[in-house]
Amino acid sequence: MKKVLIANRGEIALRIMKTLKRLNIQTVAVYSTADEEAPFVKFADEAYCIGEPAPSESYLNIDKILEVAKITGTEGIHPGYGFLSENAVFAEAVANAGIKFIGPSIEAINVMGDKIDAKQAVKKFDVPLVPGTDEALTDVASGKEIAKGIGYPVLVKASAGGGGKGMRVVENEDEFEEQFERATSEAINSFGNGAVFIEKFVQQPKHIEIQIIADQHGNIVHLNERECSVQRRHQKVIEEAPSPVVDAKLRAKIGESAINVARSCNYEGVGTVEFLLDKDKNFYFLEMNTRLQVEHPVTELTTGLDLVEEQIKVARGEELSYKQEDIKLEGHAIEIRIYAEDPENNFLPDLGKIVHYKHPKGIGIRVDDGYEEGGTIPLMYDPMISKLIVYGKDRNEAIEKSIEGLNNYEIAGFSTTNGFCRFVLNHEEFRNGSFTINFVEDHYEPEYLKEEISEDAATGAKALFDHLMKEAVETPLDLHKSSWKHR
Ligand code: MV4
Repeated sequence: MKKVLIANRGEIALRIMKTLKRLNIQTVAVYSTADEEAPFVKFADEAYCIGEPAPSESYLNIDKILEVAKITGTEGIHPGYGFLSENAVFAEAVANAGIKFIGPSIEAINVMGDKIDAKQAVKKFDVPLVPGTDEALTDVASGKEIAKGIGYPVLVKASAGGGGKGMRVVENEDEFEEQFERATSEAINSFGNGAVFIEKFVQQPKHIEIQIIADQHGNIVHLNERECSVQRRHQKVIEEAPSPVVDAKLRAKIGESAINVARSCNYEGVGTVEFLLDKDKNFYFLEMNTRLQVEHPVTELTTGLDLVEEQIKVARGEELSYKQEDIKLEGHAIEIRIYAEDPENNFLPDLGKIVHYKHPKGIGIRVDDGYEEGGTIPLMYDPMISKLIVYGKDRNEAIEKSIEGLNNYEIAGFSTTNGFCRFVLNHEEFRNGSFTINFVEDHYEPEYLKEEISEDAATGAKALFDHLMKEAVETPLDLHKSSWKHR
């Protein structure tokens, strides 16, 4: 594979290209008119504008992307995350164009994209499931029967769902009909598929996911877990590896289940198997994400593997060069997602020109970002502007480094979630590891952040002042130089 097209934008497009460049693979970027000045466009060996900012016109435009792939002689397409990454129609179109889709088979994408199909596929492989149904509910009466058997509270979940859409808690039988109708209509509206199923509602769980990798020859290994419980409204904020509550024995058990999930759909490439972990450390399969995830760097820092490099090797047909017992787990890594959002204003996206932007640097600090000072954050896309990934010898060191890293961002022009993240990192429940997926709604109040936010604003304002002063001193000299040269 000598040339790869990246069907994505921002930090992940840049991150993928960096590995490709190191592997001496030519990179092709496709971009929208909103991203003309973006770092990933400049970094690519070749770059082609494929349309207007609206994703449907550009990053979701299969025909345009394949047109560029064909004229450039692209041999592989990396879809990144989001956009077309879990779109089986795209994977099929790529294959039909004679190009390798860097990801799993069309069948695996389809099976894992439908929660009922996924449950049916994995149940023959001895994977623990939340008590519930693995068939679509047909009517309210039989639904109530099933719910009674499971015991309230239950969850009604859309089979096509994701990100909490089409998911409803039902506390008792009186609520059943209403919540069933709501979940169904939300599922029809969002996914065009009204199929819903029932599960026992697992209360105060942790969200634990296992990274797996599979080659084309039936070898599958897991690369340990990531703890992703700190999220708000289904948007992850802080992720880490390993989980503070998973020991080697539990890791081996969940890992084996994750491998079985991958086996159930003849998986190829990197993928993530999501589990709920309850108070008694029982774990249950939730779903599988058939893509490289945003939070993959914490696995990279603790295993020493480059997951994009591993994807390329698998896509080329190479066998995994390691066995399960060769996978290491060293130190502790934390990823903080930095969003251009205003925590004082209900986390509404806060977009615009990046007047001043400097990120922390140093040993054990990695920043994956896709913007630079002077750029603009387009309105159309994800407001995540930067990922701070830190590595420490243990969890405490990683937490301290995370706080220091957050303090060393200099940002002016928009507000960020940095103060909110410091609040989490300093919280007793985060420190002792007992936090669950309910952490933010249980513990966070916007007024906690007043001080944090004014500190960030002061850092940004000071940095901006220094920046403008420096510019004021340098600009006349530059003008003078250029006029001397040209006249
Ligand atoms: C659950 C659950 C509790 N019990 N299933 C949320 C999105 C979808 N991926 C599955 N989700 C959940 N399924 C049962 N039986 C709680 C959630 C859930 C959740 C899961 C992972 C991470 C964050 C979450 C936030 C709210 C609810």
